[in-house]
Amino acid sequence: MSTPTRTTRLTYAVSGLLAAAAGMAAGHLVAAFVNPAASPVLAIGSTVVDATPTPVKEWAVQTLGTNDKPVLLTTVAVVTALASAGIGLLSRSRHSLANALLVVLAALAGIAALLRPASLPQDIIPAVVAGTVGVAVLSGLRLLAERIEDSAQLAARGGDQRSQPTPATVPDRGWATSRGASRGQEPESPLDHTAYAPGTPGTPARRSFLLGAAGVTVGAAAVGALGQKLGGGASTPADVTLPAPATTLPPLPTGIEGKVKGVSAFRTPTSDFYRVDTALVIPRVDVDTWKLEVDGMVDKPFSMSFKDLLAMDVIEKDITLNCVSNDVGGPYISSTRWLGVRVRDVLERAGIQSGVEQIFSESVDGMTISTPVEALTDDRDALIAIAMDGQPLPPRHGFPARLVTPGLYGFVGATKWLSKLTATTYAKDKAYWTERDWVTDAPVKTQSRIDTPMGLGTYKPGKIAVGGVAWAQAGDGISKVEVRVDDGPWREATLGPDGGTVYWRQWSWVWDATSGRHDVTVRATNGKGEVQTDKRVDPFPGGASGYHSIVVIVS
Ligand SMILES: Nc1nc2c(c(=O)[nH]1)N[C@H]1C(S)=C(S)[C@@H](COP(=O)(O)O)O[C@H]1N2
Ligand SMILES: [Mo]
Repeated sequence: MSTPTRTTRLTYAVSGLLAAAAGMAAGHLVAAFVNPAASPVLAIGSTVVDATPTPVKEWAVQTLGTNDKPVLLTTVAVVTALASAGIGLLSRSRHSLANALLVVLAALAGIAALLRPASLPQDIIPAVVAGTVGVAVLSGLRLLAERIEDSAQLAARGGDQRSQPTPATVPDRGWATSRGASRGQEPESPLDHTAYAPGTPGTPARRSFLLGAAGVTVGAAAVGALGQKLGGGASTPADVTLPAPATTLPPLPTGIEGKVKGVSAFRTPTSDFYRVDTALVIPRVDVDTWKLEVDGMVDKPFSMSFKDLLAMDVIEKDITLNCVSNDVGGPYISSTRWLGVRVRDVLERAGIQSGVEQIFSESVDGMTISTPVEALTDDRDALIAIAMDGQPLPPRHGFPARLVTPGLYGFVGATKWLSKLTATTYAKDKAYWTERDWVTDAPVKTQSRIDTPMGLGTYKPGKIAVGGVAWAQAGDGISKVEVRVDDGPWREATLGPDGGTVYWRQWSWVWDATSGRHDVTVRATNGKGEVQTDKRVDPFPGGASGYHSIVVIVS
């Protein structure tokens, strides 16, 4: 076989790329019917998420925020694209080897899907479809690519035909004539360094390839998009009718956000509520078949339906939830009114035996979370929540039911898409984050954040409203917030309304700012009179601490 030209190489690389894209798109569509999480891209993506070392994951959450998932999926796609382009190049001389490598790629996706927690044997199907479609598309495009090469060689041998195309050698006369004519007036394109020129027998072959490639591109895009529409996070809570709470709370007071621009809303709108989880596809749960199992070291293991759950005492509770991965000053904290059943009531039904240390909860997507048993049984009223801010939980926040444990970071007490509670010991069962060396007892640290003015912002001298939020869900709430400018004295801020000890507190302070570059720092004191620590520590393994400080330019 002759040395391939650049264009020839390109056609084979594109064939490989499109074969992989078509395979993944087909797998994605089939997965919508089998199990959306078994889509080849998502199965590999999830596997990469779980295998990512904690420091890298921390860095990703810190720097990419909620974009960490799109970035991850793009990375998986780019790596796959490079690999498949390579396979395409290889297919020029080694058909079977190239096909075999495509099958290996698909098999990797299949293995990833089968190794996902809570997977079923049929989760292999999307990968099988992806491999089959991939090999078929590669074989087809490769044949077209070969025809380009063959006709180019033919043209190279019959030199006359190149400069003087005759109707007899040009199957598509009209096209060849017009192209040939216009071509004559054009300078030679640098992209056209092939052994043939348009108007020779080579071009129809090239046109077939381009048509084929375009067809596959459009087809793959359409099939992939359809799969996304059918399987990707488009679920809405079924028409759940929320039960009336056994005890209702007075409405939450109005926050100060209307008066102090830039301060976080006292009650976070659900659409703004932070989201942190490992799910690449939001689990879709059918409330009619949903079950909560309670087992382990209990007297009477049982399982209950969603209806059974709603038949229990439902209470309202205002709780601030935050992520252990939140850095000082970070955004992963939100507050709202939750509606749910006390975990204690559910566990009492089963009868917790002595020796139980933790409640090991599981979610429908295979997440496991350990919560110290006291936190779920004491009078803080940890909830199996079914609603937030007056609406059934949206799928992204755990529909139909999730844990919310006041005073603990989300990773040890806020299991979304809850499916099981097991009374056990720490020696016996290791949760997802425990295996990754995060702490098991994780009370929220007393913290405060400046929401306004903006760090590194430039403001005019004079009165500047400084404000933000402070929280101490594990420290009897907030009793005081103080602000300091540069090395000046701590000034007491005005606290916003009281939403309870496990709810954050807004604060504000008026600063008479003078020209210059200033550091503005905040600190909170909890309900026990303890001032938050100024010791800077990273989120791993038990939550960040230290004062939040911003730089403001006044001029
Ligand atoms: N099933 C499941 N539940 C989960 C998680 C998860 O990855 N999977 N992440 C936890 C973490 S780390 C946090 S901080 C909270 C975040 O809840 P939110 O996304 O509703 O704000 O959910 C917790 N529950
Ligand atoms: Mo978290």
